[in-house]
Amino acid sequence: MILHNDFPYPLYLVLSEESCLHHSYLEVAEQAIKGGVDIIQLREKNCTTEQFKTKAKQLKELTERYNVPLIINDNLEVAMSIDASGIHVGNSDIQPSQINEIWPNKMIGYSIEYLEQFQQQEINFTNHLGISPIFSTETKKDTIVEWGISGIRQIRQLTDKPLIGIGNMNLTNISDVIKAGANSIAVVSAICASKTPYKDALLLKTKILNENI
Ligand code: TZP
Ligand code: MG
Repeated sequence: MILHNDFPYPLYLVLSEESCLHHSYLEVAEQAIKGGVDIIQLREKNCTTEQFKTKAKQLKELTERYNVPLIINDNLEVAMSIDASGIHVGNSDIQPSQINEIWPNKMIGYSIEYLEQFQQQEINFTNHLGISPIFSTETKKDTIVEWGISGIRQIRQLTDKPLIGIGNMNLTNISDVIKAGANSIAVVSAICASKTPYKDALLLKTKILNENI
């Protein structure tokens, strides 16, 4: 299977400070990048906008050094304040069409939580789609549909946009997720909760690249 070249980020790290159990979030980010993570999203749910900005700014200094795009979850003010590469939103956040007006020419990622989203105009303002979640996960509990492998196949028939699988992604299931049509794999705990984020990122990346040759 060939990766879509319009989203050249096959391993996607979703990072938050609290999900990093053994190292600082900056250390996890650096080790993960060295291991092969291609893009990072900072997703902070339990801090003020000011604190979020501070964390984002520190992370941006690091990602810039490695030329890795940084995406901000939900908060457009934070994303704009650090001139991030883009933003990721879900159905209850600011809508892609609105973001596009305020902050044009940035990558807008959008979570697909139910099929009816494909009947709405918002999807036309997005760059890539998160299939959320592929498998249910302790990391995010307020989810709607558990898509499974058949859900990826179904969504693949509906769109040419890059698809990112998220939700309990690990070495044992990512091959099937890619074969079903995902272009990228996003993880939180597989890297953030690891004692060895470099090694685990490298193992994930190697597995993904082997699927795509
Ligand atoms: N969106 C859908 S599932 C999820 C998010 C942010 C969390 C994925 O976390 P993990 O630990 O990789 O299962
Ligand atoms: Mg959100």
